[in-house]
Amino acid sequence: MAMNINWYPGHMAKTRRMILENLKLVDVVIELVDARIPYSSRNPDLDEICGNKPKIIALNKSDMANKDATLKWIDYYKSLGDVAIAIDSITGKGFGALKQSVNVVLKDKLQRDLQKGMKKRPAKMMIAGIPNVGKSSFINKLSGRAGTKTGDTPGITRAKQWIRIPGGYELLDTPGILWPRFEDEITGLRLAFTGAIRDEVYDVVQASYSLCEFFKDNFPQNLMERYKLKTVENLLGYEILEEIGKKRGCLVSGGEVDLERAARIFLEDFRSQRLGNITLEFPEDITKGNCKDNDRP
Ligand SMILES: Nc1nc2c(ncn2[C@@H]2O[C@H](COP(=O)(O)OP(=O)(O)O)[C@@H](O)[C@H]2O)c(=O)[nH]1
Ligand SMILES: [Mg+2]
Repeated sequence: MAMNINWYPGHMAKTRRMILENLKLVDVVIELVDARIPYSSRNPDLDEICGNKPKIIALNKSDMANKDATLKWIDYYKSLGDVAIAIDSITGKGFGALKQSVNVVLKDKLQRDLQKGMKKRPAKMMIAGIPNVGKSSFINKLSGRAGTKTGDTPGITRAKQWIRIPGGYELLDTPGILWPRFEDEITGLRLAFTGAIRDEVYDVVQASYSLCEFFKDNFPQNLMERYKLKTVENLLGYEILEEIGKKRGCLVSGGEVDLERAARIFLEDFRSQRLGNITLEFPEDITKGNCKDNDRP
């Protein structure tokens, strides 16, 4: 699947350098992931890039994910010794807990600073994440400003600015924009389903077949209710998409189903929670090898 279209080694090296440079300026990194695909939306190299710098994993878009699944992921990260918090960057839900976590991960450092006689100063943070995970939304919501230039255009350099956050925090206004995983088919599909990669760079019909199969295996009821289907039990992905197309009147002359139109409707329904709050992957998928790493996400 051609999803690494925007990332080439030179660009990755440049991004890596920029993040390394910014790391020196901050106390903590907030890594945004998509709560619907916490594994697939994580950059594979960020842990290594961050080194010993304290880090918090923020499961963003948690309003779109399944609540129990999000709790499972948080427990999972905890079991690895990581700190993870569920947030929603549109409403700001979870931001209080996130700030608390910043205090917790920096506690020892702040105490050492005080013992050394240093004055209390704001905790400096930066955020990082793959495209479309919600970095700009997060910065805007946390800072309380209406809108900001996105830092998504490679090559544009601006003066670094600190955004003051009430409660003793400062946030670097430029997020670290990271490449997504592009290692296997299933990861690519999950990034596609959630809109992390543009629809133009993959086959929406093929992707929809897979998403239909996922729903058939995990949430058949949601499909049946949404599209008034009697059963999906013995149908293959493409047959389900055909049924969806028929129900939605996506027909071309001759009575054939316009699969492309059906696929776009289906994906849009998924992305706007009309099929429910769905998390696409679970911590146990990683150990089962349903996600690529047999190590950790
Ligand atoms: N429902 C929901 N949508 C979000 C959330 N955070 C971001 N979005 C949406 O996700 C899309 C990408 O967000 P953006 O901030 O531009 O991502 P960036 O590329 O990482 O800067 C936009 O349509 C946002 O409105 C969230 O927590 N919940
Ligand atoms: Mg942005």
